[in-house]
Amino acid sequence: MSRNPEFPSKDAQGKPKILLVTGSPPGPCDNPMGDHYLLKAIKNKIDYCRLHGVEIVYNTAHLDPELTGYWSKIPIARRLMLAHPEVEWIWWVDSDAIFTDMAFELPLSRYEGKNLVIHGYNDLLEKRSWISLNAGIFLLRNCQWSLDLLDAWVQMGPKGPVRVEAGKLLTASLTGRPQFDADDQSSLIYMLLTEKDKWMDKVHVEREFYLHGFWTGLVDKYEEMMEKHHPGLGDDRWPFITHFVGCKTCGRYEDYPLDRCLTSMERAINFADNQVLRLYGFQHRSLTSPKVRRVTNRSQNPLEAKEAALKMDARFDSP
Ligand SMILES: [Mn+2]
Repeated sequence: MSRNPEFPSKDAQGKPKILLVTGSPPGPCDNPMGDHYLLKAIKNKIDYCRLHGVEIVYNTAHLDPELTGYWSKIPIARRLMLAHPEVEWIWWVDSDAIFTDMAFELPLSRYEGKNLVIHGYNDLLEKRSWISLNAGIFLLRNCQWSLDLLDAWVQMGPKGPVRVEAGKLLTASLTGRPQFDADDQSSLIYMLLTEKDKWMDKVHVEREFYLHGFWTGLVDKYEEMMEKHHPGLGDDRWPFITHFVGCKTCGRYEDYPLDRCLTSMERAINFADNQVLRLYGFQHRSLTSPKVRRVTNRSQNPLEAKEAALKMDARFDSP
């Protein structure tokens, strides 16, 4: 890196470079609404990245035919780490995760000495719960430790008998896990538990803010949040990321009704979009509507208004 100063590992403000990686399956969704919402979800991520100087990659290719579905994040993360040595953090974010706090910034200085940052609960991890960590969003420092972690993590991933057999082992070993083929999340939890000494001192289990916030408890509270709080908090007062776990809006088999998923996703996207549109003097008519209206009082000094609008963590005035 020192021999290639044209690829600095810090951005213009001296912050470590972050590359956000997301993606979706190579083909169209089973339902056109799925594609429509994938598009809205990537727009939401681009908005966040543009505001915070984060680079972004959208992947739709299966880099390894054995590693399909939720396993495909591992080969792409690995490939990008090697291709971009100037990037300090690779940030995987699922396509069904929506940024809902556009002002919040990752507290990277807290992660000194840590190489994997993932949302979860240490107490549940000790109880071997299969939902103690959420593998839909995580940060990986670009270093050898992380490459080794990915190589170990991917062992249960190959399609076919490996994934089927590993699924049985995971269900037998983890609390609450239904029987199905090995998934990336269970496999990571299993590995961190069984090889604790090898990995855990470099893992930061984040619970102070919603690096992953489960959607059902959040989406109905956005109006209340706008009334009481302001962006920039990232926690249950104003969740950083609302993650639509169990909403396979692009596929066929979802745990929740498709309608409920799409309506809730629309609310999350508009809630986030309001924080961006405010910079331009517009707001959604309601969280359920993609339609917007002008809210800035034009008689005001536009420069003054702009300065106020650019304060992203300001409270929302009631319309
Ligand atoms: Mn997800």
